Amino acid sequence: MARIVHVDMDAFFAAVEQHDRPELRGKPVIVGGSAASRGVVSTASYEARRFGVRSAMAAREAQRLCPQGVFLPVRGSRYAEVSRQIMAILRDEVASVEPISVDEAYLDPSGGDAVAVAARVKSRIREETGLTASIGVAPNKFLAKLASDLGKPDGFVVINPEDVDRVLLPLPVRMLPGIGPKSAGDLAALGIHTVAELRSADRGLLGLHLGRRAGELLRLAHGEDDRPLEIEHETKSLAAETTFSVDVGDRDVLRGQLHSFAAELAGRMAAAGLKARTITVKARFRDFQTVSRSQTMPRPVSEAVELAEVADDLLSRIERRDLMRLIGLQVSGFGEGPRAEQLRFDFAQGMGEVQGGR
Ligand code: TTP
Ligand code: MG
Repeated sequence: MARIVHVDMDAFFAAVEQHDRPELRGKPVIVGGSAASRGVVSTASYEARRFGVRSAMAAREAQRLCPQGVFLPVRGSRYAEVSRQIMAILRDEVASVEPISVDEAYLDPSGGDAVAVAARVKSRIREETGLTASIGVAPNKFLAKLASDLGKPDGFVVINPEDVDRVLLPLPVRMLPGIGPKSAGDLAALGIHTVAELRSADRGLLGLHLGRRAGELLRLAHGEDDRPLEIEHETKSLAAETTFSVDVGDRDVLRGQLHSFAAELAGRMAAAGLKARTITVKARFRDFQTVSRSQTMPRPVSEAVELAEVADDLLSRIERRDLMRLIGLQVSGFGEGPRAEQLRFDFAQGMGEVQGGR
């Protein structure tokens, strides 16, 4: 049974630009690194890929291959916003979602009709964001990702167990995860170019050249992959902290730092729709003694000014007046609210997000 769904947006950053600026549709759009700069390409629209432009290529090289390309800067926060919208659709359709990157996730409709779920997800993404996703449905993660790749762009590919050999055997080995140009070269030197050739290769020879990876590779060559989805638990707390380059004792400086953490955490809570009941200030002195003071509020708070006020109070409850090497602010005790792995896609994200254990 095909039961895992893989979703991957097509030319994601470039597609968002073409969506937001319709005059760019149908044009070769290259995001990242102006042609004049030494930057690298983040991604290119499929129109630009026809000229050979690829992710991670030097912008100068892209300019040479595609002089008529429209070069655009990366607008991270806009892509993060669209990413959150997409992940919200996925979570609305299935309980088990494993986000892999800003534009990619695995879904496990556990028991539900995976193909029907996949079709619904694809059309909702199209309707609600105006963008195209490529979707793969297959018995496991490896094959589902392969299926979405094979259909790109705007693809919808289902690999059923009886299709696995037909799909896999003719593929070049470099389409297997973990086979980079170097391993592909090593295998080519052994006369192994396709998955079929890999399967029938001499085991001893493979072991000699690939070491412990040989077994894993052979399992993939047979379409076997038993990795479960890694589902994150709800966020239990969020924190921001800093280690000073020069130890600090001045309480005004420490308060100022806590106020900026309060603003940062308020922003992150707003993005995730969270309110906190408990606020904690942590301090580490130069001799590494670490102390914390907590306050649990009668009602949940989310505003920066409220957090800052409580943080001031907590700081004043730390009696030891020596120089500190670290100060931090943490919020916890969240009620019901959207799961905050969304925050992972906030490109401007600060530090110190503390997640519940896996
Ligand atoms: P990908 O999903 O790898 O690429 P893509 O969505 O642009 O194109 P497609 O999936 O249709 O092949 O990456 C998602 C985004 O991540 C991409 O739009 C830009 C960013 N990215 C980089 O910034 N640098 C990179 O090297 C890669 C691979 C991606
Ligand atoms: Mg993509």
